[in-house]
Amino acid sequence: MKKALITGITGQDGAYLADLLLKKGYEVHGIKRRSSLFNTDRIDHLYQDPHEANVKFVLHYGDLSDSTNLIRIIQQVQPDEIYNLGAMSHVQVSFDTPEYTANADGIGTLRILEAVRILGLIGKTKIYQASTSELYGLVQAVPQSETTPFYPRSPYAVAKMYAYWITVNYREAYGMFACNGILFNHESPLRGETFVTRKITRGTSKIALGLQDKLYLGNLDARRDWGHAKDYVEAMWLILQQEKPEDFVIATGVTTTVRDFIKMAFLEVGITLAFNGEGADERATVVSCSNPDFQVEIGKEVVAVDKKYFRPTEVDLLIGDPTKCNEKLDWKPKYDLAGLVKEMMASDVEHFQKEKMLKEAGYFIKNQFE
Ligand code: NDP
Ligand code: GDR
Repeated sequence: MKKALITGITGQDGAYLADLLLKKGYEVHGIKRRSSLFNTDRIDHLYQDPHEANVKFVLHYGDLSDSTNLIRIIQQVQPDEIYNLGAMSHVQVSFDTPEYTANADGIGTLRILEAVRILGLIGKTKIYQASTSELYGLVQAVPQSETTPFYPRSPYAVAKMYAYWITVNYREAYGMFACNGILFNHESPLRGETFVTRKITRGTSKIALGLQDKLYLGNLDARRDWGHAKDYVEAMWLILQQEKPEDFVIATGVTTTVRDFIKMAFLEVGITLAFNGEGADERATVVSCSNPDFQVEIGKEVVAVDKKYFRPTEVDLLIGDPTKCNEKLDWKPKYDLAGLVKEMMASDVEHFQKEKMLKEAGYFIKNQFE
């Protein structure tokens, strides 16, 4: 039985990947951070009581900023595969916490590579590094492929650029099986609530149910190549099953504006929108409402731009070239954007319908200090 170690197991991708590897018969170990509140919501369904026999899912406390603990965990687990998914992954937040981002996302990767080297596991342990389309940053060429030059545009992307190259360097210098997956944006119902797609599907659901008036967003012109996280974790696994360690772009090859994503989300609840104005003055109002379950006043302004969500340096256009992953990994996404939006909307509408029922029945969180 193969053993995998996943950093960032409590995140969106970590949860889908753990599920996938358990189904493939792996023993899965994950590193979770200590936090003052539980942070394992996304993987609670996978939890196994450590007192039982044949436990296949084990969590270890740890942090990418602490070499000693990484060395100890890797020594104890002796993994066949490490998936380094842990990171401060929010581009805008990286402008507020640049040093921490460099430490966790950049040096954190070095710590994993060094731990494997120091422990003499180079011949045994394969490493997947969660690289990103943010490396392309300021557009140099489209579509972006494995050979497109990088031009990172945020502290997050610069930290990930270090992680990308140190992974390549350890492969070339020490013969490590270490690979970068240059993944374009991928989303799901488990996506963190402050990334734009989930912010839109949550906000749209709440507006449709009368729980919120308006959704404030930043740059609506940005274009992203959005896929489904469930498809993308499959690609991560395939990258480590190749004979030779190589880097791969993983993308759909289709790009969409944030504005069009908003339109698609509202259409899922039967609402059509009209957009007026430009830049920071752009607004969207309701034109029609065809679903009797979601009635919002015609003409109501439901989306507005707030400049505070503009980034100091933006990445305007991402569109990946999936030729290499299609051909070498035989990987193609099962979801298209319409299917992704449908699934995210269905999940958030259901969640907020329950919240609304609880509120109406008087069961809602009281201020515990009153
Ligand atoms: P999430 O933000 O959902 O998850 C990040 C994970 O990293 C969480 O488990 C988080 O823990 C953990 N983490 C954060 N800081 C540390 C630290 N210092 N030590 C250990 N763990 C830490 O990200 P995703 O699942 O979306 O992304 C997974 C990886 O892929 C990330 O590296 C991201 O940068 C990269 N990536 C993501 C893409 C996407 O579109 N989703 C595209 C390309 C790359 P906690 O739960 O406690 O916060
Ligand atoms: P991104 O994802 O920066 O591409 O990084 P995000 O969803 O945060 O932004 C996508 C685009 O939408 C624009 N935008 C907004 N973004 C957020 N978060 N909130 C808003 O209100 C908003 N309004 C407009 C942004 O300006 C941007 O252009 C994600 C992360 O998962 C990274 O970890 C990963 O490496 C890349 O995808 C690939």
